[in-house]
Amino acid sequence: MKLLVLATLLGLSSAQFDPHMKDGRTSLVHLFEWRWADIAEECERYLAPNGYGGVQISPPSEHIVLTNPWQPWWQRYQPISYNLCSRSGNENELRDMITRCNNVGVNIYVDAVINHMCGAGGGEGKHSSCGSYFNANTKDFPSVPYSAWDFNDGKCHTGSGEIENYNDIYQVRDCRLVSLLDLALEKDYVRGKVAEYMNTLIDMGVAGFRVDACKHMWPGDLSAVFRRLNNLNTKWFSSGSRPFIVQEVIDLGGEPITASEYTGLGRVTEFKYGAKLGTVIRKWSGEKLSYLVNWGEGWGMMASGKALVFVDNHDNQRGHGAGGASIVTFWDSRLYKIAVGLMLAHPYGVTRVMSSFRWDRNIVNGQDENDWMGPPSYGDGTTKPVPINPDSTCADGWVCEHRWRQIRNMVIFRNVVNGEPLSNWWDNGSNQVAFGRGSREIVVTKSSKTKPGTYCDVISGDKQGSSCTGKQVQVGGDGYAYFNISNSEEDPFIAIHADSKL
Ligand code: QV4
Ligand code: CA
Repeated sequence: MKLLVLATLLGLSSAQFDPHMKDGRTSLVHLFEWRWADIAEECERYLAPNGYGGVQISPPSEHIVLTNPWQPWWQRYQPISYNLCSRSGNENELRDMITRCNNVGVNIYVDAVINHMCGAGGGEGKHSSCGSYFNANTKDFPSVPYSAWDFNDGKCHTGSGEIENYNDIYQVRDCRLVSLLDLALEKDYVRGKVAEYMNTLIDMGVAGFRVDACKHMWPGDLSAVFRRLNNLNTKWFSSGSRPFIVQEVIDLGGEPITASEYTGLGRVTEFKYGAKLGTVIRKWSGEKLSYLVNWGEGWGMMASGKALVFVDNHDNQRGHGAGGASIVTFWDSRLYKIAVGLMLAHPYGVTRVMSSFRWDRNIVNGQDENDWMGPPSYGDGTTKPVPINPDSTCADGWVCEHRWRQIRNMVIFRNVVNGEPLSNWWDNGSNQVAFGRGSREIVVTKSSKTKPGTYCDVISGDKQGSSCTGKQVQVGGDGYAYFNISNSEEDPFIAIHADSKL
């Protein structure tokens, strides 16, 4: 009897680690600042046909609208209420997107900002994305409603009311992060409002959440909120499915708050992954690709089953948050393809692909003066749609890394090898490595072992019918393939898999 109960509990508690992706899909893409209408289209015309399992969307909640600087991307991290109209669209558009993406098997994960409301300097009666009134001076947000009682200021003991020292865990949780009005999540009322917001989205059909700023919330408070969440909508998910949870905790070591305090509640963003991979790909500090032989836990990262991994995110691609200079982004496209290719080939973690917009980067003394710039938009601040060029790239400043052939084909690769362990590691002790997944497929920069035959390299081209638009790779009867990749090639790696056999 006792054993049975234990088994049930285990079944329930592990579910929030599962992204509930359909048809053996394995990766999500962050369509940063995309409009709901464009995401709906993208699910149908591109993500579903190319094996993407889900989309992380920008925060859908009502947010402050700022004019100085002009409509920065980060205004969406300053909620005014949980009404569902934002720079990406209104509630009807949100609902339409969730329905259409779910109908083609692409999940939606919501970026939930629940640690705080807008900045203390947000003023009174200023603009908000649904037009709701608020007063940051008196901490009055009538559209939730929250009043001064629902904020933490009484609990914060720093002179400024701000987090001043990340070595003090009480400050980090109970004081203001960059002046953002900090919610008192130990209050039943506040927990209830947050859970109500998240449950509205769950009932609309989302598959889970990226929860913002978790380092700044007590694990016990988060646990209380997560326990109140509904199961996923049975129109699209099997009954009893718990929402997927990714907690944003930046743990690069050196602080008293660690990711491990949160891994019991759901997955956690593994920030060491992109920071260290960037160092390796850039060959900084004497790092070499061959050192990746024990990549993952062997490099001091959390257990694979707890991790959400990414090469860069919307913060560290522009110097916000943490990760440092080693982070590789689309601005370094050649290195970026290698980094994302390696991430998608390697079995560690649930993988998130970044999809960005271009901005007028202007680095002065190591700082980007334009790190605030919002998505491509019209003069009034309305976000522009994402036009697709005839060659399937995106126009108007949308980078669409997820549509780059090398990245898209490695998303498919990851699906093909899903569940297979890393195998047949080879390296030359320096910057040439090759490895397989199970007995089947390989990613290489030099030579490796797989089943005999002729394969299409999915990095330099695509398999189309029975022909290949890129390099062909011969695997001999001994299971070995020999080929040359020049260091000066735009894409100095190849990947072949069962479905790329000619
Ligand atoms: C500024 C000063 C304050 C001052 C205040 C006075 O910095 O010291 O008290 O003015 O009014 C913006 C501005 C910031 C400003 C603040 C409040 O950049 O200068 O404060 O607004 O007006 C994003 C941006 C932030 C932005 C925030 C809110 O990155 O720059 O702040 O949105 O609009 C830590 C955390 C981690 C966090 C990371 C960035 O542990 O959780 O920093 N990452 C997440 C999101 C991130 C978001 C937030 C958290 C906050 O990924 O995008 O911050 O929701 O590492
Ligand atoms: Ca807090």
